[in-house]
Formats: sequence, C-alpha cells, structure tokens
Amino acid sequence: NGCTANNRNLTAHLLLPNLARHPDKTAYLCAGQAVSYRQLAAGAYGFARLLHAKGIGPGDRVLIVLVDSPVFVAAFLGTTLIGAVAVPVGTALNAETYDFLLSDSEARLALVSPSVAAIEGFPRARTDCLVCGERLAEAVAERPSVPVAAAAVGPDDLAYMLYTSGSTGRPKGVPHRHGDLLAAAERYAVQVLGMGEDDVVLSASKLYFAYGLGNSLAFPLYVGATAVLHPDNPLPDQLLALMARYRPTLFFSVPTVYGQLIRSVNEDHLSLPMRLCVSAGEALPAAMVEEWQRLTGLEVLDGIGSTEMTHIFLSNRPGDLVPGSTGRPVPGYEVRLVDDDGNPVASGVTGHLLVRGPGAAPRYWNRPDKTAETMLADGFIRTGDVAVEQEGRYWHRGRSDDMLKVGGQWISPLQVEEVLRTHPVVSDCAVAAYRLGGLERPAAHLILRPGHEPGRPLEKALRAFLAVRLPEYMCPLVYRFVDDLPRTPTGKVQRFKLKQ
Ligand code: 3SK
Repeated sequence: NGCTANNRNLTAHLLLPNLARHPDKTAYLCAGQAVSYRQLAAGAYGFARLLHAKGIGPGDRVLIVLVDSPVFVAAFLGTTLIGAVAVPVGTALNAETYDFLLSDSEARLALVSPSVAAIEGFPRARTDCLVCGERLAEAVAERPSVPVAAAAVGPDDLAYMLYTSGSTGRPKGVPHRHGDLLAAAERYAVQVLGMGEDDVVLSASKLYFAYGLGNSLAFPLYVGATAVLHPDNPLPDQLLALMARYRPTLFFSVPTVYGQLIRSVNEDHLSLPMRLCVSAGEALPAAMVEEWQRLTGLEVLDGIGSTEMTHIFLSNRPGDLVPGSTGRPVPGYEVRLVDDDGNPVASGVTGHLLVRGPGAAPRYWNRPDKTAETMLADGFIRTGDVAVEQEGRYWHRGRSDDMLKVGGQWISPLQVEEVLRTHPVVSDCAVAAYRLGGLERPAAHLILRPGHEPGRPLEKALRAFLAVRLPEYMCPLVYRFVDDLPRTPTGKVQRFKLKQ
C-alpha cells in the first residue's frame, strides 16, 4: 500500500492508517458538508490521477491557490502522494505576486479556486491552470477513485513548499521534506497537546500558512481526528457560530483573534465545549491569557514556531502555563540564545533565538544567500526572534529587527506594550522606533477603548502611568493615537511599517 518502513511518503502516512481503522469517520466538516476518510482518499486519488494525466511527476511543483476546504486537502495529499511538491499560497494576493510565485517555484500546474481565477490580471497564460470548485465530489468527479500507489520517497525528497515574507523583500520559498510534518505532529500535537482521534480541531489560521497546515491538515490526519474548515477568513461571530455548531475540542488561533473574540463577547462568561486553546504567530500578552481564562475557563497555550521549523518548537504545556511566557522547548528541539557575536547569553539576558530539531527546512528555495545567513552549519536556524530564558522557560521579546537600542540598552517593544495594555483606556498598542536627532527612541501607537478621547491630558496620564512602571529609557517619548495597526494576514503587527 505504499506505506512501508522504507517509504516515507507523507500522504501514505496520513491517509492509509485512517482508511484501515475508520474509513467512514468524518475527516472534515466544511460549509455544511461532512467528508469521510474514504471520501478524502478518493479525492486525493482523483487529484493524483489528474496530475499523472498532465504529465506531472516526482519533484514537479504544483501551486495550490485554493480556499480552505476538503478540496485543498485532497489536492495537497494527491500532489505529495505522487511525489510532486505541493506549493500552497494565499488566495487574495495580487496578479504581480502570483506571477512571481509561479516563476520562482517553476510550477508546472496551478490549481485555483474560482475566486482566484477571477482576480484581475491573474497570470493564467504563464502556467497551466485548473479551476477547482469547493465541493470535493465535483472537483474530482470524472476521476475514478481507484487507489494510487504512493510514490517511493527518500529522506531528502521534498513534499511541499511554503512562501514566507519577511519584513522586507520578496517572499522566500521554504521547502520541506516528507517527514517534517510527521515529526511536528508527533512531537507537538501528540506529545505536547495530547491530540487524539476524539479531538475536533478548529483553526483560525488558513491552510496555506505553516501554522494552519499543521493545525488543520497534518495533525488531525496523523491522529485520525476531525477538522473543521471555513473557506473565508471568519469574523469573531462566525468563529463563535462554528464553535457552537461543530463543538471543537481544540482551538488554534493568534493573539489578534483572541483579542477580537474577547471584545466581541458582551456576557461575563463564554461557555465553549473545548479542552484546550492554542496561540502562536506573535507573543500572547499575559493580560489576554488571563482574560480568556476568566471568560471561558480555558487555558490558552502560547507557543512560538516558524515556517522554517515546520511548526511550534517552544510551548507552554497543559497544566503548566505561565501567562506571558512561551514555555519550554517541545520534545526533540534544542533552543539557544546568543548575543550579536553568536556567544551564548546568561540566563535572564535577552538574546537572539536559535533552534535545532526535527522538521527544519534544509534550505531556502533559490536563495543561497539567505540559506547561508539563516541555516547554520551545526544545524541551528536563526529565527529572527529575540527572547529571554529563566529557569528553562522562555519569554518572547519580539523580532530582532524590531528591537530598539537606547543609550546602549536594548528595549523590547513587547515589554513596553505589555505594560501599556494594562492601562484601562488602551484597547491595543504597538511600540516602534522613531528617529529623533539621529537616535532611536520608542514611540507608542495606541488604539483607545470606545468612549475615550485622544489628546494632551490622556497623553500626560499615560506618561505618568508608565513612569512608575518602567525604567525611564523604556518610556515612549511620542504617543500616536490610531484607529488600526498594520498587520500581516496572520495578525502579526508590522512594526517596520510604523517605523516608516
Ligand atoms: O509564527 C508562528 O509562531 C508559527 C507557529 C507555527 C507554525 C508556523 C509559524 C510561523
């Protein structure tokens, strides 16, 4: 059946045990449809046959520009089943970015949602494009669902590639091998979260992000669970409706969405039938952990991951959670904090975060310069994050390039924001550097709670509030009142845009 000790094919590992154990169990719930493992496998075989018919083979790239649905999952699994490389990308990019992604990945085929095909200027002429509807049965209707044997793959063969955009420059392809998602599923989903086949998973992060791909594809299939998908970006009340309808036991999200959910609930108590919540993407403020726990009675486990490391490598544990901290290394991962010269820093001192462990991407795609900068000879990867460690537990202090140096001392924007958020008028905030007489100084960008007016008296009150809570060099010199903060699609604040 293709899933033997010497064949590491990702799809074989994710599908075949489920087909043997519970073929009629629901694998996915989406937009009113329930898709069983048997139907999902038929969809994957259908896509595998379609790719074969188009002459696509091992190592060829297939761009997947599909909204979240079982069709996305079947397309991804069908691609990796035949040894081709799935390249999922966002569904709301501009024509120029699609042109870049198609040319950089040299994709032989693009599988696109109807909404993507309708994007003005979508470069259909560059690569063979196939428009796939959102219902699995229709997407592969003409293809017989006869099983397709999994292509034999070696330990270094690529299964998929995701694009990551840093604060500047064009997106970088991050290729991953067949074993990478399996390692993340075993180490993080099973050993940290205790995921099992009784879980029902809901993720606010989409499948084309590393976080969403683990949460909604690799983890539930690895343990034989059920996942809920939503084709659009759900608003807070849509998320609450999905929770009420499908009763997920595990919820994966990002701090921005936890904040929106907290603000959208008018009652004192929100009853959610879950066992656990997870946050990643950026540091989860301690106040939010506490507010979520007060509102729902649920723990929210903060963790840090990266596209390069497949998924989360530092995490709090159920029953061992410190609000504001990102916890301890996931089993199998080594974490190191170093100074600007690469020397280890002492406990309690902020340093650049390096990580080594299973599932690390072997390189960047077409970017030897970035590979050499980021992926070190000893297997450690520079994450671009800064953190501090105390008694084996880590606190995320932000991105290296967001840090400010004032009077020779480092300031983490997150530390200042954490204090600002405890002021009753502050709904959200971001601290970024601005230049004053050639020197960097902290500036606070604040979103106020409804009913509060920006102006001098409030600024004065905020200055006085911070002055007794932070050392003087950390206190912002400038206060800007804004309606919104610039964010990435995953909800990370883009402090570099505030600096500009
Ligand atoms: O940003 C993160 O923390 C993250 C978590 C899991 C997987 C991927 C990423 C980027």
